[in-house]
Amino acid sequence: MLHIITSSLFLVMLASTNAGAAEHQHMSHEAMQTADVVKTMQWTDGEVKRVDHKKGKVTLHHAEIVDVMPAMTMAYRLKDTAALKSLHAGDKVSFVLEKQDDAYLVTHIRLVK
Ligand SMILES: [Cu+2]
Repeated sequence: MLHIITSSLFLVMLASTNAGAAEHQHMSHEAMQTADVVKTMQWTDGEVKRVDHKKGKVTLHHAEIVDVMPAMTMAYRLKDTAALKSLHAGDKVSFVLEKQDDAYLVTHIRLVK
């Protein structure tokens, strides 16, 4: 289920990336709500440092996320905690963050070979 959503949105992201990634990364919050289905997904490369099954969190060392945060190591909650089972320290991943209330949630994560 999650994989289907991921791949269809990923195609949308690829299309919008071609149209000009810089502009889309600066989409306003209002615009993002209006274009909910065509939500811009900003994939970030990272490395798994720690998997916390009890808290449902993964600690990621990641590259800069433009306009969101600099490169850092930080623990994030996963939207789909079942994905924790396929993550291990040392894994190279690509992930998408979404701000929810005052915290960031990993909505999509995939292993990078
Ligand atoms: Cu951070």
